[in-house]
Amino acid sequence: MQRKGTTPTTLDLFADEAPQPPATDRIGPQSFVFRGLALPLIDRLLPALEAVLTRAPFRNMVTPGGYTMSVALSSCGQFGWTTDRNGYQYSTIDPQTGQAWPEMPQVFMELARSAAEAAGFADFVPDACLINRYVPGAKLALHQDKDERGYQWPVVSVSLGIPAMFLFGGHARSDATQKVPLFHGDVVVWGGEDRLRYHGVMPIRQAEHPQLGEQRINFTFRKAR
Ligand code: MD3
Ligand code: FE
Repeated sequence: MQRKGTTPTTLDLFADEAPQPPATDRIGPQSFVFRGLALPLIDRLLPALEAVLTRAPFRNMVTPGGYTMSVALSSCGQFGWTTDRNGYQYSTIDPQTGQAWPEMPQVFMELARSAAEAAGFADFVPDACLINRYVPGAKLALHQDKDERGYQWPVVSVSLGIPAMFLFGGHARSDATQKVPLFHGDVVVWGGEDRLRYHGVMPIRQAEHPQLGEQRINFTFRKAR
């Protein structure tokens, strides 16, 4: 496979022509990285993302502790995730526009559903899609996702743009973390016993992506209610 920083050699002329199944890394008992799973849908995902962002632009929210997040957020679907001085919550209204969040695009729904199914979670119908934007230097501190009503459904994440080093911890904040590099088009599913593991994103390194420029965009699909 052609990887970053390599150039084709004559050896490739003799490579097996049969299409390879996409690579999958298992990072926990019920957590899987599906490398490049979003790439066949990219020409539908990017225009759909643009349409969502026109109605619900990225904004840097403030945490209950008073810090402005380095990661900018938007949402689509029935519920969006917000934070302010009063706390974190899922809400059907975007506080910035006073309107409902944009509908979840069909192609987003299809991708989330098929990724969840590949990880063993059939019939996943997310009602919330958080959209995170990282510019170089932006990071996400170690946290758990526990604002959802139940944890029987997985979280599905889609990485686009410049790479990130994802941190995957345990059930206690002090547990050791493994580093998982995530690239454009990678899709990760976290469910079952891994659903409440601590996780975060290391500060994003400066880089340029041909389609998205100097940014990383991550979708997380959830069942909030
Ligand atoms: C592991 N986002 O939005 S997605 C988040 O790359 C968030 O933007 C990161 O953490 C990002 O809350 C990581 C991966 C992710 C999402 C939910 C999880 C990993 C998870 C829930 C449980 C365990
Ligand atoms: Fe999270």
